[in-house]
Amino acid sequence: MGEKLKIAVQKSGRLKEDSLKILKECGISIDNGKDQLKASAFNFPLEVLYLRNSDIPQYVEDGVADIAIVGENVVIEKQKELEILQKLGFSKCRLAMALPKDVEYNGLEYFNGKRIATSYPNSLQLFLDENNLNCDIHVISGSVEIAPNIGLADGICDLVSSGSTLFKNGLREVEQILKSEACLVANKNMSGIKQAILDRLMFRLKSVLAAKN
Ligand code: PRT
Repeated sequence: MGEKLKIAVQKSGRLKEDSLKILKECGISIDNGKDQLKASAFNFPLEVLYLRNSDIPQYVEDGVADIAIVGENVVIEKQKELEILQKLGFSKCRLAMALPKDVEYNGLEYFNGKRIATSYPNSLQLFLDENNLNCDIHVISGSVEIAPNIGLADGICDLVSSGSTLFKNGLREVEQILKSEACLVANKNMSGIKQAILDRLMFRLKSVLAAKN
């Protein structure tokens, strides 16, 4: 059997459905048995690995997967050596700072010395460094929006898409840190055979994306 390109996609969550859909639009049929962690394409030399989005950058850097569909914000947060090949136009969101809605906010200086809850400490730290700010970063892995209400933090740094979660928790967005969407990433050292398969996939992907615009 010939060599296959290994692609990681999210096992379950916001990215999964659109990730599989775009592969399908590229003419790739995947055997999608329930609870399977690995599947092969019928008509393209591709093996799909179903992994957690937050683990994907590490797996691609290590070469466990050659390429992946992952949230760009996670690639930035994990600070891995990956190549971003293509933005894919779905799962768009932004990483933003938010404060209780009644707080009087008049610029970045406000954050100096404040306690900020986030699941994205590296991205937040980069933003603080760029702006010469010092905050006390509290890392929590979920339900970040509740932190100001329970007295854990003065503000938060979290992903926002519609803004309704912020609204429901009495918070308002005051600064955008970065924009994100799903993207195709690759390991930086791939064999010639895998690179050739990737070139074929990229050719199809670019046509699919061009047809959408
Ligand atoms: O478990 P695993 O590691 O696989 O996944 P994950 O924890 O990264 O979770 P998942 O599936 O929630 O998100 C996958 C990716 O989707 C993220 O890394 C982002 O790139 C992207 N994405 C797009 C989002 C959102 N939009 C989003 N709105 N990820 C999370 N949210 C959350 C946000 O954290 C907040 O709690 O949704 C809430 C806000 O949404 P709105 O619409 O109320 O503003």
